[in-house]
Amino acid sequence: MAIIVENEEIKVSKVENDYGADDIQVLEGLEAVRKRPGMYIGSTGPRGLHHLVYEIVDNSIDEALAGYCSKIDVAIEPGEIIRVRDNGRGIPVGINEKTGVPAVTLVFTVLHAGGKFGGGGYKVSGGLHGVGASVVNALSEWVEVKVFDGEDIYFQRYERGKIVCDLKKIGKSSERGTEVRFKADAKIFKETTVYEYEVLEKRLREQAFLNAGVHIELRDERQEEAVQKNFCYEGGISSFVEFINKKKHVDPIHPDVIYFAAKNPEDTVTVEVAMQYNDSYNELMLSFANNIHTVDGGTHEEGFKRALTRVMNDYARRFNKLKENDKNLSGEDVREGLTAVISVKVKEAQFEGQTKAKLGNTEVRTMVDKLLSEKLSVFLEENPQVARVIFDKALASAKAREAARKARENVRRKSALEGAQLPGKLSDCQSKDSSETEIFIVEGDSAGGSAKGGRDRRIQAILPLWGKMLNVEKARLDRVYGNDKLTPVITALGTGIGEEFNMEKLRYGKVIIMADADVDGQHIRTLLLTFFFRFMRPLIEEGHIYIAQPPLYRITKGKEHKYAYSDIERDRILASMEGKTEIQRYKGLGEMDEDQLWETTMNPETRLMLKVNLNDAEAADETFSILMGDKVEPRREFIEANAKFVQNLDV
Ligand code: TSJ
Repeated sequence: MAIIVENEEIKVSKVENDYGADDIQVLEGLEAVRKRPGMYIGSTGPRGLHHLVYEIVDNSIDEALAGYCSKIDVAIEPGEIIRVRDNGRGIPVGINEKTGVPAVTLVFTVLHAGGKFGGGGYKVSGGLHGVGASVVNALSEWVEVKVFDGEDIYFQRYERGKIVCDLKKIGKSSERGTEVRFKADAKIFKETTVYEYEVLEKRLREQAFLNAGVHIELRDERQEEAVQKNFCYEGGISSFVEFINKKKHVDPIHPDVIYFAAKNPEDTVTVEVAMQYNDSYNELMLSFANNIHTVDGGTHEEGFKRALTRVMNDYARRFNKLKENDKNLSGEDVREGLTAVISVKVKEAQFEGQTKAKLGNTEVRTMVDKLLSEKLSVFLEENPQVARVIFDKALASAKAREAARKARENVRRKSALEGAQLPGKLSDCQSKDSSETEIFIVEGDSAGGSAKGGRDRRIQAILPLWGKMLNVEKARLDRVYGNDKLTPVITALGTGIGEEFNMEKLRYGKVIIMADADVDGQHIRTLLLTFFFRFMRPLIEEGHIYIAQPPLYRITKGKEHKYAYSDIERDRILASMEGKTEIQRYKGLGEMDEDQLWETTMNPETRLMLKVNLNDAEAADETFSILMGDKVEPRREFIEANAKFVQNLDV
């Protein structure tokens, strides 16, 4: 057998025994790795650097999956040295017959060595590229390995992939396991060799969820007082689902996570599914194959979705939840508010696509489909109360979608007949140049009037929103068309929404939400921000959305007056003013007259505004569920964390 790597022919000698050191597939050549590191670890940036750690830890995870290891300790030592230790069997130290070299040495010095020593388990984990210890060795300034075989401690050191000393006994110990320490080579990782604790934490926690019962410890020893976290989840991916729901601030609508698992008779594929519905309207599905996050999905996700839709519809028909003339529930309907984790372990996983983050094994699709078909229908029959809340949710989703579709058609028909007409309540500005224009979306009755009177009518438009927001409006943004609060916003901005969104048609460069600091104001901000996030996201991404900041206090002394936008500022102003002062606390925009509103909140020269800024998609997604939820605290935190001052008054 010959494998071509970068036009170099590499000899392979395959040894076919069952056990121990002889059973390693031998490949030669580590130089290639140092020449083209990106080929083996994806990048030489921070991602690649952290990838080194995963490559080493994956070996211990494999040992745990084989049933021989229960604890994995990972540490970042001072000097950006990584130490990984497990309590497994220890990498075999016996001499490999073909090469006359200890197996452990081959693991570190021969590309693609390692893997199958025989034994019960099979290698399932392995990073994106699954290349192993030799690649880490090639890309490290040095590596040291210690093997504890229950009697002796063996030791070997390598520098930039080369053996520095023969494997030798350095002491006695009754412990078993493997310890690897390494320092990434700064000549390879030119950008940085500094590890981020949070990055390792996220990955190791995830691995602990995916491999139930394995103890994983992470220590940061770089500072005087070490930081340490321990991860061990007996509940596995069910705990993962609970963790995600907590993190997303959503409330489950049935008490327990639903969990199913199966293996094929040959024991070459295992599949696990954990799922729970919550009170949000978002779908959150994470899938893994051999402990690798398959960002682009694949056959395991396809099997899950297909079976879920089918089982739910079958059930709905059988129990008359859907009448004869009703349409089937769609995939989106049955996944609304669902958090699910799918994890499969496949002996020979095929990863597809540009980033190799999509599972291709077709037998997995069938297995996940079968698992869900059999177990979920039984579960629903045995848990009628849970079945009820899930179906009610899916039916509500189907109704909302149908209503949205009808409303959308109506709006289209209307605008086709009448041409896109600006909303009647809009007080437009004179300028048509969006680089200078602004629209204030104003809540409330009297505030709209003051804003209209106080504005700079050349560049500032006012759109008042009337009436109290209904709870359903807050919750169900799918019904944007026909929503009498949102359609005026859509027509005034001019861009269209969703797939039809067109930034070039934006009629105002700044879209400013102006609402009271009270609960109703909070609601309108929530509705609008969520709406923009869902249907006009580029507006947020490109920094067009602002939140006006009206003052909280007006402080008067004789003819002099000042405004305070926070309690701290109020106290500072009070301290600076001598004599008798009077404080007025504004409860709403409506308490200000035209001039005051202009001076404090609308005048581009002096006002304070918050720019809404969602930087990464994950944070945005979290944000969205927070905004959708009805818990005030996380929402307030969001607003504070994501808004930044664009114009600072003398605060
Ligand atoms: F490979 C490595 F250096 F990256 C590494 C391997 C690093 C660390 C931290 C741990 C390990 C590792 C390897 N832990 N446990 C094992 N187990 C084996 O290599 C092993 C031991 C015995 C047998 C057997 O069949 O008797 C098979 C294997 C794979």
